[in-house]
Amino acid sequence: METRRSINPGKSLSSLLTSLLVIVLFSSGQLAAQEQDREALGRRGPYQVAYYSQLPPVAEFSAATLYFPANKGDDFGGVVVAPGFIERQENIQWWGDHLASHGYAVLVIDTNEPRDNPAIRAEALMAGVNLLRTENTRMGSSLRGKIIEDRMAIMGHSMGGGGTLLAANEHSAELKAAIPFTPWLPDADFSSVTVPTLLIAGEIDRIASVADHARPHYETLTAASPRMYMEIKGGNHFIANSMTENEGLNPNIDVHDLVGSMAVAWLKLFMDGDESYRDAIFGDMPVTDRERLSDWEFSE
Ligand code: 9J3
Repeated sequence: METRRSINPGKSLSSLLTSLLVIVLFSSGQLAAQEQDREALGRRGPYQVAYYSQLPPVAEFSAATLYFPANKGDDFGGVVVAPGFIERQENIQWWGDHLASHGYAVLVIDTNEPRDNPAIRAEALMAGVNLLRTENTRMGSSLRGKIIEDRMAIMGHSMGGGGTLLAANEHSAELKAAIPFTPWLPDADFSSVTVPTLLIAGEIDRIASVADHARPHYETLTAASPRMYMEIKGGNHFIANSMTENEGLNPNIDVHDLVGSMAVAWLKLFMDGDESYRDAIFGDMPVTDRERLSDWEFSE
């Protein structure tokens, strides 16, 4: 995507005046009251995405790729994303690209072992958070001085989602948001989570059924902290993965726009503290989006 910053000489007077008006509104603080268009957050964001994978080695996970918004100066929040059972970065990397295009530094990791359990994945996620913080100070890091170290979020698929919830249950104070998608962990209790948690689920998930996983996970979260349960109608276990057509017996639909937009809004509100996104999350959902959900519940 090309980004233009210079003033176009062909620009009409009226559009210049419009730009001036926007600047005036911004400086008078009225932009904060403006509602954000959630649909736009489901498309690619305004930033060009760059990435690197030459990172200091850590014990808790193997390879990783750090995606970041190349043409954003600084002030990035960080997000760590973990894959599921026998998955690799490629299964979840679209989150790196999508979230970085909206302004975040996103570390997409491989686990040490493809079969690592959710508790190991929780430790990997927190080690990723620590790595993002150290990238802010490490000599030679492309992100030196650009990361806001106390703005950190974690995400993960399936066992990585179970790991996300386990990590949030132990380390909410170190986090600003948690976004497990089609999480897997039987008999779990996440009642110590206080970090705002967006839970993405698939109605017809046969690997981590909502009845045994995502739904009871949500119910153990305390209503005292913001939480949302978003169940995709006709969605399977891979509904929020890079490629959604992964479960041969159970064809899937593509709702990257919907889950991508809600995740970005969740980060904008709870990680960046931008109240202008609150309505995009908790306000009336457009009917065309609501119809794509089989279940939707939240406490604000
Ligand atoms: O991470 C996942 O996709 C969980 C899959 C699963 O069924 O694990 C059972 C061993």
